[in-house]
Amino acid sequence: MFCNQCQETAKNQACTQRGICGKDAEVAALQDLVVYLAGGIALYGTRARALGVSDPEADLFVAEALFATVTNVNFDPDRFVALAQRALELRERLRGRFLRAYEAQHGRHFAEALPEAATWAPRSAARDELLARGMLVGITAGQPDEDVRSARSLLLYGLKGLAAYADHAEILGHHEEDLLAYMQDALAMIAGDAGTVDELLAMALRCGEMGVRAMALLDQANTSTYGQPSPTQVSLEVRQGPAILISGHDLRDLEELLQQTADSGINVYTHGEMLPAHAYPELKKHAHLAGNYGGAWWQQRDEFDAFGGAILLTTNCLVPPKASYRDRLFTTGLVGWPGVTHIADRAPGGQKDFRPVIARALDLGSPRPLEQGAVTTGFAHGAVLSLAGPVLDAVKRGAIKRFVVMAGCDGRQKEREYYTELARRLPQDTVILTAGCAKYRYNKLGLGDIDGIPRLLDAGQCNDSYSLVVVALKLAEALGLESVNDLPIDYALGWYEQKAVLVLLALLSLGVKRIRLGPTVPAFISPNVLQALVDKFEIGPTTTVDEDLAAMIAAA
Ligand code: FSO
Ligand code: SF4
Repeated sequence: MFCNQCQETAKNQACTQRGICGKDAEVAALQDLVVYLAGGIALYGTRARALGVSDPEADLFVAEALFATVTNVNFDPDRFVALAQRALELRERLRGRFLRAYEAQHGRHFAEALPEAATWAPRSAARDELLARGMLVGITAGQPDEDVRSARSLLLYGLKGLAAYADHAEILGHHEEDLLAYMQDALAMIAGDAGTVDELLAMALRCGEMGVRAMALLDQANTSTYGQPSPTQVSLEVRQGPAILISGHDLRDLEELLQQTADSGINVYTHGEMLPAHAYPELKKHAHLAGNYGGAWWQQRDEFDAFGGAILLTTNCLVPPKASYRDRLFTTGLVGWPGVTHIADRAPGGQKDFRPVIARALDLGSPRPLEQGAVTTGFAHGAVLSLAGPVLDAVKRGAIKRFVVMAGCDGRQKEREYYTELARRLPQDTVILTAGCAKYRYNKLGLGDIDGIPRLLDAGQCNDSYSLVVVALKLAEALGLESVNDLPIDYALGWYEQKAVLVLLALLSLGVKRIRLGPTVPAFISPNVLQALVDKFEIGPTTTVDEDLAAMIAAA
């Protein structure tokens, strides 16, 4: 296997035996095959679209297939075999539609030779045959040029993040044709082995632009469905009574779970990236949405163990479950682990059936207390902009001297203590803007406020990085600045998986400069590609807290 798509990749080079995340070589090969076949669909999809032929089912499938291969989503080989088989069916269907449309419009057969991703056909589509093919078709396979490999990887991983956000919006019924069409254009470029390094990097920046649109669409989906988030204190304590812990990012799963557990005596607790759900009026109105339990994804093995109740994983990040809680763990959506009970998708117009999760919770006792106190979330763009007057006033008076955007992901590595230390040591006149699970490194530090404005403003999930962009753009406008780069704002992003790659590309596409990225430079970025990004965006790695802090203070 060869996988280098996340920040924790082995030796910051690549996982080649087994993933640090727990992904094995079989699943890695099947994931590569699914991406390859999605590329095959894209090769026909882009051509068919140009002829006015579309296949919405195939379009959505491509997004879901990419999302399924994001780090810590799905570890179940059977699910990837099924995805590969479905990909072959959809590719053949689309191929037929395209060929017919081509002949009708041109009066002759389509004769162009297409890459193997469009033409490879297994004899039986049995698991072994799929696996053998998957071992040959990874993103870097057969590509001798390190910089081309790097630029293709950057584009593919950005696309996976884009697919995740577009799919979340689709789940709430919000659709933007351009996003899915772009995804196939870019995937076809990869599958066709096309593009110079510069062309691939331009396509990656375009992926960032699409990322801004996808995050805006998801923001619209979330706020139109669940209302505008408002600052909300979330208890970290537990109540007596049976309990379900819900993790991942899918708000619709949470909504349906809350509805199905109403009056059952079950309390529902959020974990990880589900914490910001408490800020939405249509979710927090449920009195049995009891609080948040635990921290970021990587702590789940201890926290799920301690929780004692039923647990539902709606998206990443799932880590290999301990035997101690495997029989009270459930997956749903694109998430999977072999042998863990999976809650099936909703039928059109219906809800998912969470009765197995509820029944399990009712068999189990109250959660074991873990923490005390509360954390505050809900500072999405609407809430921050409602504070615009006082914030601007504080900036003009010099009470706020700088903002530091510390969005992104958390992870296991000790180097991530950088973010805790930086948050702790930033001067009192600094406001931290955060989103994503990165917040768990500092959201319980009690950082205080500046004349009533909290020094830590948590916009929400990683996709709510969009809120941070809106806030930065509005601040620049209100202060009469020409560009966001003229704001007294620094960036110390933490990345882990491919949604963070997309968030980074989104910020770059908006022209944001001088981003510090940590805790390591992605293994898939070659020295030349890094230099191209440095030249254009002055991006750089996080260094030491002392050094970065001094630079931030000097620049303010
Ligand atoms: Fe974190 Fe995991 Fe939200 Fe990621 S829980 S690491 S960027 O999946 O998605 O921030
Ligand atoms: Fe390794 Fe990360 Fe890939 Fe898992 S997702 S196999 S940890 S690079």
